[in-house]
Amino acid sequence: MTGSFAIKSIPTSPIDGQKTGTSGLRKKVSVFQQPNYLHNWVQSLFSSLDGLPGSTIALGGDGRYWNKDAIRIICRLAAANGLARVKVGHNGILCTPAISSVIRAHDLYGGIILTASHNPGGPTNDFGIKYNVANGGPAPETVTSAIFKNTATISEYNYAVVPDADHAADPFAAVDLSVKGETTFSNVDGPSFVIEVIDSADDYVTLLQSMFDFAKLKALFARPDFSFLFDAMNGVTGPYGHRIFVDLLGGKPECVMRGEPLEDFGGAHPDPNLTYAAELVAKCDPKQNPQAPDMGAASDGDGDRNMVLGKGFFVTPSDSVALIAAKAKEAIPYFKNGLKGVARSMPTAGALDRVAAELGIELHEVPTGWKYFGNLMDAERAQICGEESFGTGSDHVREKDGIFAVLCWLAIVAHESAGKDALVSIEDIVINHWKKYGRNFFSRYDYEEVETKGANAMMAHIDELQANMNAARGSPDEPMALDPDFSTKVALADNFSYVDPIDGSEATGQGRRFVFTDGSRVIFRLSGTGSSGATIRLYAERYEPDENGQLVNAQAALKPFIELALKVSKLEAFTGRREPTVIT
Ligand code: G16
Repeated sequence: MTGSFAIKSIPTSPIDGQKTGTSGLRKKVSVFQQPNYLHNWVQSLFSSLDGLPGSTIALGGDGRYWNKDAIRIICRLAAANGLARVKVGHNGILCTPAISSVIRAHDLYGGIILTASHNPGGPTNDFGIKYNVANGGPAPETVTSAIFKNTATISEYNYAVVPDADHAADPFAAVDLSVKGETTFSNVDGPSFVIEVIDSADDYVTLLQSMFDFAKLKALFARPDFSFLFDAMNGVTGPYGHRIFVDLLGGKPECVMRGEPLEDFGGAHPDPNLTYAAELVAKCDPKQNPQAPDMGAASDGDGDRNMVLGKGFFVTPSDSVALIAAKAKEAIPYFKNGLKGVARSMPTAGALDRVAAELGIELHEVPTGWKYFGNLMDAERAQICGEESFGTGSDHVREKDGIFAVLCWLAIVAHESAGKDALVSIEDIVINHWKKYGRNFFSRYDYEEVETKGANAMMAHIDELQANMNAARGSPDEPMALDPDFSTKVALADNFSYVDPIDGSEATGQGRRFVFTDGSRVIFRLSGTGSSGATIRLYAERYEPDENGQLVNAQAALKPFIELALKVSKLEAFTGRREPTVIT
């Protein structure tokens, strides 16, 4: 089908609050639906990019409410800004790592991802948009600040409209996103424009197949002593999960639960953690389910996060990335030549650091946000990266990748169990890892949708506390007391900042941290991904080298540090919150 369009310049004016957060612009659907809201942001994006005319971008989302409407609006803006082609995912769907793989596989100019990730969806919930650059990764700060600058001064946007002389139906509205193939639009003012509806999984699945030994994984699925359950949380990964775990690896169709992508994620919060994936956690607990699978896994709304469970056993994301790095060379063909470096976000526990030290490779500590890994990956200084926020990935794409992480764990279980009569459990694999490297206990407390004023006042209070502690210090090495009743002293009290070793760019104010003399840490950060109010994150970590002390519950192990953090921050007084909304 073809149609024609004309380019029209539509007057608009700036709309407040279009600054991107940790990962794109996330707001309530109703905010996005305001007149010109999406148009302004996308035009500001296009205006900030050099050499855009004639280029091709990828476009797709996690299928949440308003996804398809947004795709049509963006296609009109793309056509009117001179792009030659937009590759749109089938039915408007592309999981976040898949869009990164499409950009890389076809050397595209970049891509637009429509997602608010793990945030709930539906008419009263969240929508989001983010831009990825040519390496397939989230736009760096230089690009996002240029977009924001443009949103503050925008006065018009370019839009593809039906030519005046043309009394035909609107060809953009008529594009059927459920039919793969190309639609060409002739432009009465210039070069034509193509919308190409592509398979949502082909490039991505081909890439994953080249990285893992699928025959070995298939043999694991065929073992009578192995069972597996994947929770797609009604997010985008259901169809990908079916294709990989069922069609390619031979799992039963029931091994994918909540596999149908829904616009509102079935009313649930599509965030794979112990709170929001409680149904999967219960199914994996042999005390509640005698048929508990040997491995459980979940991914989030847009498929970049993951959670891995054994039988009644939770693998923390900090342990997960460390273990994947430790086993990568022997268990995963993609890493057969070994690793040059690894990286983690600052609040992520230091289990990965110990693996890096053992392997003799570089370890990088970056601010929270996957975008900070991109330069390190491009420079081949980090092949495996991870975040405590259930993000794990490698340099095969430039996004974190939920299904990749699940395949890594399948590969590790297959490798450890190969040639053995009995399956080696995930719990045993992790406990053996702790025996060798020590255990980094880790927990995060989230206080979601706190009143912004109280959250900011609490952070100002912590700043003052840190300033006073540092000022009272006799010398830079002198340990500092955080509380008279707490014997372990503090070695470092600061607000984390980072200089990118590749391009020298600097990120400041990335999290208040108290690092104790024994290496334990408590950290306070404000989330950059919420859509309203403020979310306070409190992270706690403690290292236990002695295997006799490693098998206690993480909450018990961290209790003194968490109590101390709550006391000195006066969190309850500032926010009125007695309990966190989520504990991971
Ligand atoms: C995004 C980023 C991650 C970050 C996470 C949490 O993930 O890509 O790098 O760790 O948000 O960020 P914050 O603590 O600021 O809320 P996602 O899965 O939401 O795109």
